[in-house]
Parts: sequence; structure tokens; C-alpha cells
Amino acid sequence: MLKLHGFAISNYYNIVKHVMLIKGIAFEEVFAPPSQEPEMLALSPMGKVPFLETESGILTEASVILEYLEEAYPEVPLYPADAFERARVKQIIKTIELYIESPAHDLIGFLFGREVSDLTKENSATMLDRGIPALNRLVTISPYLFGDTLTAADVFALYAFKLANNATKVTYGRDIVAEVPGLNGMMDLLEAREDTQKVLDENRAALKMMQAAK
Ligand SMILES: N[C@@H](CCC(=O)N[C@@H](CS)C(=O)NCC(=O)O)C(=O)O
Repeated sequence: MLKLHGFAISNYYNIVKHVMLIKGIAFEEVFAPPSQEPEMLALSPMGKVPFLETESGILTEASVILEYLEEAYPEVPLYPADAFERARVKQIIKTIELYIESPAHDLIGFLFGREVSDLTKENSATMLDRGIPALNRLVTISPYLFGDTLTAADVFALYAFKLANNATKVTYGRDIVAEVPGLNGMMDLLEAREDTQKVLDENRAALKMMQAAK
């Protein structure tokens, strides 16, 4: 059986977990916090989570894992069948990951009681000022990012923006979800699903445990 390693605090972990739930893939969750210990690096080359243990070996990088899952378990599709449209969904995911989630992720030190430098704040704002309009040029959300069908891009966007928006609200008082027309509605639509509630409940429980352990 597939084993998903990581922890429920991680937005990237939750993206993969949610996709597996939607696709009805059987999997086991294995608790693994990120680490730079040699044992971890032997499994996940950057020491990051999530990583997926398959019968053929281990995969890292959430978007790569999503594409693997789509090819290995195509029964409940989360990417379009047409090659060009499929690439467009991947383009949306990549744009969110590189130019929105990643710069916002650099701001989340506050979650762990760490200071974020002014330079990081400036650099992240500069990238977000390009990334958000780029996403708006790529999508017309109605009701999903890629039209009337739920795709992996919606699942990716939900967890990427939840964390990113928390970070930009705390850092700049800036609501980046409101800067993408239709995104709030898509997130509400997704949050009404049982599988989303399961992932979010487990995320909240993990955050509570982390805060209690401080
Ligand atoms: N590009 C990676 C990002 C994964 C990632 O950043 N995971 C975080 C937890 S949300 C992590 O492991 N951070 C530890 C670190 O950066 O060393 C992916 O798509 O899976």
C-alpha cells in the first residue's frame, strides 16, 4: 500500500493527502517531520515533506506526486484528458507554487516564533505583486480554476492560498485571496466537501498539538 510520509501541519502534505482521498486511493499515513538528518535525507533528498513511498520507490515534490498519482490511478481524474489542457492545469499549479506559495512561505516564521527580515518581506511582496496578476491572467474561476470541473489545481490552490493568505495577512495586512476573483467562492465550495473537512480537521488537531508542545 502507498505510504504518505509527512505531517498534517504541512500544506504540501495536505495537498497530496486530499488528492488521494478524492481519488479513492488506499494509503497509510506515516508521521515524519522535516529534518536534515542523514536518515531523512536518504528518503527525501531535501529533507522536506511530503514524500510518497510506492512499491517502485520514493517520490518527493507535491506536484510531481500528483502527476504520478494521476497516471497510476486514472479512475477518478483530476487533470483533463487533452494533452494541452492537462499542461494548462500543470501551468496553473506551477505558477501558484513558484510565484505565490513560495514567496509567502518565506514569511511564515511567525508561526514558529521566528523573526522575518525586512529584506525577505520586500522580496516576497515583489514576487507576489507579479505572481497574483500572473495567476489572474491564467484563470477565470467559474466555479473552479479550470472551469466547471474540479482539478488538482483547485486542491493545490486551496492549501497553498490558506497558508499564503495567513502569512500575507499577518505580515502586510494583505488579503491575497480577495485579489483573485472567484477564488474565495472556489475555496468555499471545496471546504463544503467531507474530504476537505477531514483534512482540515486533522490539520487543526496537528496545529493544536504543536502549540501545546511549545
Ligand atoms: N517543493 C516542495 C515543498 C515541500 C515543503 O516545503 N515542505 C515543508 C513543510 S510544508 C518542509 O518540509 N519544510 C522543511 C524545509 O524546508 O526544510 C513540495 O512541493 O513538496
